[in-house]
Amino acid sequence: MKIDRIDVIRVLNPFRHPFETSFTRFVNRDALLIKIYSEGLAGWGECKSFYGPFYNPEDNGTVLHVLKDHIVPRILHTDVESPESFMQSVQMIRGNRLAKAAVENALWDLMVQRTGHSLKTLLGGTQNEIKVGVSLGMEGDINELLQEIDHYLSLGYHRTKLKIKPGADLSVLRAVRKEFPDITLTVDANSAYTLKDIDLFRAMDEFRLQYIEQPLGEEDIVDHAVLQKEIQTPVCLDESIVSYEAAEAAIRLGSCRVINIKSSRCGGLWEGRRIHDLCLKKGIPVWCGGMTELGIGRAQNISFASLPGFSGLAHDIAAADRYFERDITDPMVQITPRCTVEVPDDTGNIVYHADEKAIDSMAAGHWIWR
Ligand code: OSB
Ligand code: MG
Repeated sequence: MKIDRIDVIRVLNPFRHPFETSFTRFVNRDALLIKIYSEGLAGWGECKSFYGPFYNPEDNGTVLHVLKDHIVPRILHTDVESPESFMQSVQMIRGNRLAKAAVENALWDLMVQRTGHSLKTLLGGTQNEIKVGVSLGMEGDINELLQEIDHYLSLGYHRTKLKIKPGADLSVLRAVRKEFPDITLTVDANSAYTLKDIDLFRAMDEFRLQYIEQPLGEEDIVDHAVLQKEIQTPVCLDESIVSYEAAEAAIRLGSCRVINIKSSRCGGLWEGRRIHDLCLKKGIPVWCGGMTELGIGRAQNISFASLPGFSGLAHDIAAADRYFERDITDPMVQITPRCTVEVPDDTGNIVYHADEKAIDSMAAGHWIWR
């Protein structure tokens, strides 16, 4: 694929309701889109970084810098054979996986258009539809949170995930379990705790959580192993799983019993699939995580989650209108009456086109390299 031109477009899309985590409160999805022109086609990718380096070390500023100064000069006007060969060609750039993944995802989109096959087919997906769960931001008022839970249960969401942080953990769980004793419930701490809080996690066992997501720091793979041995509830790692090697270490050490795979956090779909295959082989349940994506990233997550290992747990792939009034794909991602999302396949059952009018209306910056 000859790379003729690369555009990066910054878009700002307001959340219908602010999304609060242990690390920040999001008001807008401030995202970078990448459009790669090749031989008369244009492939789209969505970068999953945020406005600040709070979830992981990258943010929109570092991504823009790495794209502009290090990735674009390496690939513009060259012939890139595949997403895999692209990843090899940027191996000298350490880390910066969200930046690499954005380009990698656009290359997959070009492959889809060149071959006429769906991303599901190219990746080796096997599922026609996948089960979805909802991730709820923190609310100052517990009654508001209880109402939200009720709302998403009424829509059929298969799992409810609550964000927690020190001071808003056991009390929240107590209130939620009192109201909803039997729902499939998980919590996500986004690295807000340390091993000193081990008694708090012991106390969580009584709430019968499906798993506790990323209680400790990104680099605390050993501490997570200590924690996992001391509690009954499965630990699920998110931030810590930055690569195949990290996943292998976590599995070997017993740091978790579940893994949330976000392919972008690991450098793209190619690396994400390797981690999926490893977990399938090792019997580690996996699910596809989310980063409050806009439609381009959301649609690619759906195809990724059609891989065979993603058949058990519910995914953080909600309907687009769970977050946004308007999205950047036509159609917007929707859920079925069974609260699943259908996977686009080679029959053309669903095609998520980039909605360039919507993108223009949200644009807050545009960079072009040609
Ligand atoms: O840790 O899974 C996370 C959102 C932003 C950053 C990190 C996370 C999240 C979510 C939302 O939990 C998942 C989604 O619905 O996209
Ligand atoms: Mg998480």
